[in-house]
Amino acid sequence: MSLLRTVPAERRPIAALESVVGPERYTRLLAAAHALRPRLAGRTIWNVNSTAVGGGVAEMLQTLVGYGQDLGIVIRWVVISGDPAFFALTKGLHNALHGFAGSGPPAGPAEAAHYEQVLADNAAELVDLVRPGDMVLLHDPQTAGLAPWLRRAGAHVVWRCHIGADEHSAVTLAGWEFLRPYLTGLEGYVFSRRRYVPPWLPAAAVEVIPPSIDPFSAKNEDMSDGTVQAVLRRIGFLDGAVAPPPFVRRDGHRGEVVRRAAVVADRLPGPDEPMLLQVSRWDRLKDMGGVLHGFAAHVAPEADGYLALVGPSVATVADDPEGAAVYAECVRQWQDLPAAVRARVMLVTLPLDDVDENAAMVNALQRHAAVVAQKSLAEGFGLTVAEAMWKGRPVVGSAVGGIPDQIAAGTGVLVGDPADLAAFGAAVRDLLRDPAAREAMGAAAHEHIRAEFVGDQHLMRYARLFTRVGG
Ligand code: UPG
Repeated sequence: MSLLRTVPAERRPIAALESVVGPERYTRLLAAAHALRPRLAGRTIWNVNSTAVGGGVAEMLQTLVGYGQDLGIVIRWVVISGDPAFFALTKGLHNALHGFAGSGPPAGPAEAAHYEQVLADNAAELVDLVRPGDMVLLHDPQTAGLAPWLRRAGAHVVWRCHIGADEHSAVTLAGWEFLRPYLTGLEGYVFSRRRYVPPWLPAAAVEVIPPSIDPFSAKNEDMSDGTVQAVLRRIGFLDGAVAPPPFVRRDGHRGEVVRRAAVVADRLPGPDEPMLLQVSRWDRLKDMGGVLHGFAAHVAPEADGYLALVGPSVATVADDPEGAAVYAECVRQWQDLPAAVRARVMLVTLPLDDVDENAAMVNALQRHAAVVAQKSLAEGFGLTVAEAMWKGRPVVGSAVGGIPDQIAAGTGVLVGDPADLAAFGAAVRDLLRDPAAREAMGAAAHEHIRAEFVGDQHLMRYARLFTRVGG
């Protein structure tokens, strides 16, 4: 059976970006791509990660791979597979690189041997696809152990890390130590922030490239208020039956939202009640439970509105083995709320059978929100922040990882200590009570994302990287 899965990534018309970023930025992007093309002639750029759906890495690859193709670059995306023990081990690494001990970074030789074996099996297939001279971008700890195989096959290997901690600690350093043998000597490394770089990596080989959003994906495309309401009714989040609402697919064709979300709630909200929303994977570091408790203790008693905690259907994300347990914890915490508060909190899981349809659901929810929370305890970047800001929504986010890079003064609210539920609650409450402040902040947020975090900048930074690596 084949371990690798190729993810079809449709060519996306890059020209569409000009209307968002303006002619100057657009022309610079075209010039960079033009300069790079001879260097990439005859080569393929491979992206390798561990899931095609349900997280920030997949979210970006879906669009960047498509734009790259339209810029005349041959670029492909493959997903590895692994068994539950492998993904339990890589989740431990994920937590460790964020500074959280959790199940701990893999320690013993048996774990290292298992990690290497799973990746050796994947590599055996990958080296049949990748030709000498090709460039390979490996994403995150799950794929780092492929690097030695690919180098031996003559590929130019870059490793991109989507996570990290603001400060190194014994926990992060232990995680990095595990990865060190696979990462040493690569041609390039990409991090979302410079502080994440482990001390032993050569600074000259590191490129800092923050993530970006695509204004034209199903996740972020404009949506009328009518369509937002229709999507929310269709998925069973608001009351009332409607015909399936439309969205745009990656291949440019239209799709329709037909599936329903699974909603845990004592009642459905009215369409005009203000919503506080957090959209996340069910990952402890996203602190969905903290949002629930912060809302219950510091928002619900003093302001109108309700909370929706939204994430992917937990059965479907193979590389995130803690998802089901974290979701179950949230359900228990919801059950334990006093009845009056419980009636103002919803837990929602969205089907992932169709990734564009799932994105349209997230889009509608983010647009329907009065305030968006991202109360992460650690965060590599936090695409959900940029997504909400792009939609003109004020975000209350923890000042951790990449969140302060996104929320500038006046474009949202940063909460200094992610454990401070009172400060989080006060920020949410103030915004829920003040529609004018929400409006002003949301408008500034949209402009900030346009200036800093739209895909053209991301592609430009990749262009700079590829002028350096590749021999
Ligand atoms: N999402 C869905 N459906 C859901 C829930 C989430 O599409 O039901 C999306 C969400 O809209 C976003 C993505 O999943 O696009 C989540 O991305 P992000 O908020 O960035 O978090 P992670 O999945 O944890 O992504 C990792 C890092 C993160 C970084 C990202 C890209 O943890 O900090 O921003 O990789 O580098």
